[in-house]
Amino acid sequence: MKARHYGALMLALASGLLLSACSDDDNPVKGLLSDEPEPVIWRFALEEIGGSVQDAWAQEFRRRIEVLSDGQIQVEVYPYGSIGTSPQLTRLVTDGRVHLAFASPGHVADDIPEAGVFLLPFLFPENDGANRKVLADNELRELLQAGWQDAGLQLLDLVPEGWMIWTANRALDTPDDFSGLRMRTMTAPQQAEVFRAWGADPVHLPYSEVYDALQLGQVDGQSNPAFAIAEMNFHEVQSVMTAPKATRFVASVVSNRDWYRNLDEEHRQWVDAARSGMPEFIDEIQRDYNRRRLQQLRESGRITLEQLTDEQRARFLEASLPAREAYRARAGERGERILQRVQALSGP
Ligand code: 6CS
Repeated sequence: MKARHYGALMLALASGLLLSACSDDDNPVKGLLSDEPEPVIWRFALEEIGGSVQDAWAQEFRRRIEVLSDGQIQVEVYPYGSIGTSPQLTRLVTDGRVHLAFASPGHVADDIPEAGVFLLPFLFPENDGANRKVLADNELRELLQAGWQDAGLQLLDLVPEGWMIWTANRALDTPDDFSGLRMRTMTAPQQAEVFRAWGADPVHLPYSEVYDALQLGQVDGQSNPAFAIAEMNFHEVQSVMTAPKATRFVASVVSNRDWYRNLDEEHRQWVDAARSGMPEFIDEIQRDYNRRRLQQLRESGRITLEQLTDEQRARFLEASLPAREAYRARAGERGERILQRVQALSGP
């Protein structure tokens, strides 16, 4: 993200807020044009580009809100690249300049250590339906909500976007294969701890810099779902995908906590109505995007795919356990309760 783009948008957002703060008396043309009330604008910032899973969620949310409010509320969706990097988007939400955003644990665990639970490998159920049940558990949601609220955010939804697939220019079949590998990680230290436990040399980078860093050899590998590997063209600069079924990419949908709490009752009901039923909608979309794009990646002839066996996965699980301890140390008592709840719900 170029600093000048971010600066220009901040200026535009700041002036937008100033304009919306003007009274009717300040507006010389109001009343000359129409009696229709101006629509209320909600800004929604994405960590992914147009055509992504996050974009599908946001476009569906926009459509539902506009129907529910009969056009009184319009949702402006800002795809990745138009505002800022993930940590910048979260800051725009906490500052109240953007109303809604995606905040993935790999970035937001810096501010919300409890979010690091989603970065721990081999913890959540392998089955998608069972995983959904865990994510929907009320006790777990309340514990997570408390963590998000401490950071000034309202947790509106959790969106699984598919299994993370590792890419590199070699297969990563055992923890030894990670030895010395400069692995790109998202910006929260907790993601780095997992790869460090496997012997890699983690390098934090924003999403927008990964392609160039891989191409220039500044990093050797990265990890993302198939749809993201394809849409960011990582397969052009990497030759092997390894699918470990270790972690899913789970993003959170957030708003500013005070904005959500101070919404008109009716507006809050619209938000809640719009997001109910979204899990079924997005699960189908993400499965479809990941299936189709994995197929495209394989057909591209530029990258191969390896699936880890259960035995290989067991070695990675064992080697990852120090990252669980690091999560406990960072996320404290609430983090421990979250971990125990996930374990209890996920079974052995
Ligand atoms: O790797 C990342 O940084 C990004 N990956 C995805 C699939 N979504 C957003 C996130 O920032």
